[in-house]
Amino acid sequence: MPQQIDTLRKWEVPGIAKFETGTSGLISLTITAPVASGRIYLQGAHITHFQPRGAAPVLFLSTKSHFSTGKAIRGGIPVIFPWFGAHCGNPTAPAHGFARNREWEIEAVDSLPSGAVTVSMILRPDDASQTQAFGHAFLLRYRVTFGEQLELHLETENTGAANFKFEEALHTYLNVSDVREVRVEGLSGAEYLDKTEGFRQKREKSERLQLTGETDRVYLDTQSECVVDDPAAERTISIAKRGSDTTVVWNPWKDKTAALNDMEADEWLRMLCIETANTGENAVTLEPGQRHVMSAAIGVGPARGR
Ligand code: TA6
Repeated sequence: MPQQIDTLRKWEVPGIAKFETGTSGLISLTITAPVASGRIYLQGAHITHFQPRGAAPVLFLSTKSHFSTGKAIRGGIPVIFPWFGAHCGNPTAPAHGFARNREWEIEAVDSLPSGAVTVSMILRPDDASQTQAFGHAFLLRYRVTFGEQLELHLETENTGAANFKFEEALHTYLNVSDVREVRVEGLSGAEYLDKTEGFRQKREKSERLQLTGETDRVYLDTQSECVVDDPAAERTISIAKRGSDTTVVWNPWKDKTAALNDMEADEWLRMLCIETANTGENAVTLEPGQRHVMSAAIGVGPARGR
């Protein structure tokens, strides 16, 4: 049963955290904290906005994104669970799992002495076919702090009686000035699967990766922090992580963007996905009662120059 906005008012913090219903009917929590502003939707626990005070928005959000029930928002940080990409055994199951399409439940909203705001949301199984495609008992708890950095903690608990394996990703769309001009540091030496070449395995040779075309790479067994250097925007965006062995780098470039009905033709220029994940051979197995936390911290800093 969708949560009604009146029942959510009790979580609001006057002048800092307020629930709103968008024109599409989706409910979001708008954060106007002293140190940062932000927005997170109940659907998918989907963060669509993060802006530290004095900085430009850190996340990309498509101007053509759908905001409709059950359809993933294009941009921000989709929460991917319990499979990444297509479901291996069920072609009718939604790409990237069901967590980003379902309404999550607010568990807490706290305004911190630091001036930051923490939001905690949970997701339990339902009887929809999507959840059945996974077929295991779980509890997801997502704790997000809108502060000088955006801190994300995605906890998965096995609440059932049997082991299960899952994939996960914080599918972060970063706001960049021109994806052709930025450099990505932190992936040098990592093995990756190149999805633009049939998942061919390669090794990253670049200390400062520059994208020159459609890029869809799954870097495996890497725990490194990534830093996106954006001299034109006079900043870097860093993505540090814990509990994650996979980093995905994606930009659809011009032709693939043209095939997306929820992105403007030229929006590929202003976005770059650096995704904190555990996929494929890095998928996580939980025993009954076990928990796993994957964390990311996204922050801005001074540019490093060309
Ligand atoms: O993370 C990269 C990727 O797996 C790409 O292959 C592309 O499919 C992208 O995710 C977006 O997927 P979506 O289902 O959100 O359109």
